[in-house]
Amino acid sequence: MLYLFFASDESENVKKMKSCSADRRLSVISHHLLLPINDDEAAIIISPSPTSSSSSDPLFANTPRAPEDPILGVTVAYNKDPTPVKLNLGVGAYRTEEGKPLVLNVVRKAEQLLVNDRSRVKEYLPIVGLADFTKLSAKLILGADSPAILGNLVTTVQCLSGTGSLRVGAEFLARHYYQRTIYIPNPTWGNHTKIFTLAGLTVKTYRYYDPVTRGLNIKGLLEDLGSAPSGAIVLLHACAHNPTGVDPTLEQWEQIRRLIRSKTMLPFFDSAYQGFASGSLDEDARSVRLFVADGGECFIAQSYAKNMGLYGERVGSLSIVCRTADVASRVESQLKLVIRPMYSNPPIHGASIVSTILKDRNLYQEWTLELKAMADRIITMRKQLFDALRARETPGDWSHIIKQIGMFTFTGLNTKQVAFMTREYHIYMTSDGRISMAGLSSRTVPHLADAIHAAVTSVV
Ligand code: KET
Repeated sequence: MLYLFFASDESENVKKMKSCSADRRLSVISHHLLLPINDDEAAIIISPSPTSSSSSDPLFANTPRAPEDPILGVTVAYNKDPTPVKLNLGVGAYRTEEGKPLVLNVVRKAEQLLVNDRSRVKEYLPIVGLADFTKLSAKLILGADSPAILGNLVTTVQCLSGTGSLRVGAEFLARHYYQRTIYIPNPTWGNHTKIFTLAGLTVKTYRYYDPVTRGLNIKGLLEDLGSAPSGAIVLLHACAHNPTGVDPTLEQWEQIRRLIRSKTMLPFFDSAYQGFASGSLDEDARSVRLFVADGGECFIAQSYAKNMGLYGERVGSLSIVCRTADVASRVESQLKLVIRPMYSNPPIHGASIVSTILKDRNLYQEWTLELKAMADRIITMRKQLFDALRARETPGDWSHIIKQIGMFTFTGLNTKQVAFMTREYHIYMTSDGRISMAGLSSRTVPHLADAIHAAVTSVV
């Protein structure tokens, strides 16, 4: 039916593109409507519950209530709990020792500079965003002396934080890339499946985490990517893998890179935690830089939500590294066609904060210190929680708490134990047993340790 809308004088190529994209979307939707689905997929279903205009029922009376988001819904439940001892370890958002959200000093300074600058206006940004911001973001992830940047092989567009960057990248791939399958790690951040599926890609998983060793299943990972079709897209967490806190070593990254390149697969990095894994921005970009150094194509979604604490400002970027400058500029022209009908152009404030900080040597330096302080506080929390469990002689080996890196600990607690901790101790966390270490403080560690101890000793 969608073919009926095509103007008769369109070129064959345009027709082909449109029919492909229409077919794809139809097949995605019919896939959701017709096939048996798992819980995760159920969350994204667009239920077939049309309200007839002739019915006397109120419109949308048959619209089913959708479940809360598995991560952001934890905060919704937390907010409803009247108990003062409650603790939100659900969403990955940094809190101070006092349990308060943190606005970095350097961000306040940058905002002050922006307010004082009377020449600043609120005009629309270009579709691709603020030029200074996109240039400096590419430098931040790829390194200032990156040959890809010097050779103009990279196109960077400002997007709505990490999520928006992933979505724009996925939409571009669904329109312009011959392979429609993306491999994501198992487990991964819960929104990945939805972002890529709704963009029209087919999502498959590769083995990543070994629950027995609580480490990387490198053998399974290489086997699964080894048997993936050539050209498949591969989603990789640049650092501080969410939710497991387990990253490949540099040698393992090299093995992964070689395999991906030998099968001409396309790496798509999600970099939401640069600076949070090791405390160093350069160190945490090593995986990405390893891939870009070989001259192959690479997609990178960056977020400033965590590392600059700009969560609600929704500031991030998508970089696509191409093989020639000409291709990069043509890719950018197509990215504009993706963005314009979606949200037209990105917001100005957050990107202005980021570029103010990135282009000033002193502010940049100050940012790295504040970032390191956040990363260090998380490491201290890991140590304190580990010690508290040891002091309680809680059954089990909890060394993964200090081995894992980034914002989260993937505790190994099961759904029932998590439910018990929420019910009895008012500790809110995602049902997969992930806790946000950034939400913890010295004051709340004993309460959490008590809860974990009670959960593992009384709930199987
Ligand atoms: N990638 C990963 C791996 C990730 O953990 C998040 C956010 C994002 C992208 C997107 O962040 P954005 O705010 O769009 O820049 N994760 C946390 C918050 C959330 O779920 O939205 C979380 O896992 O708690």
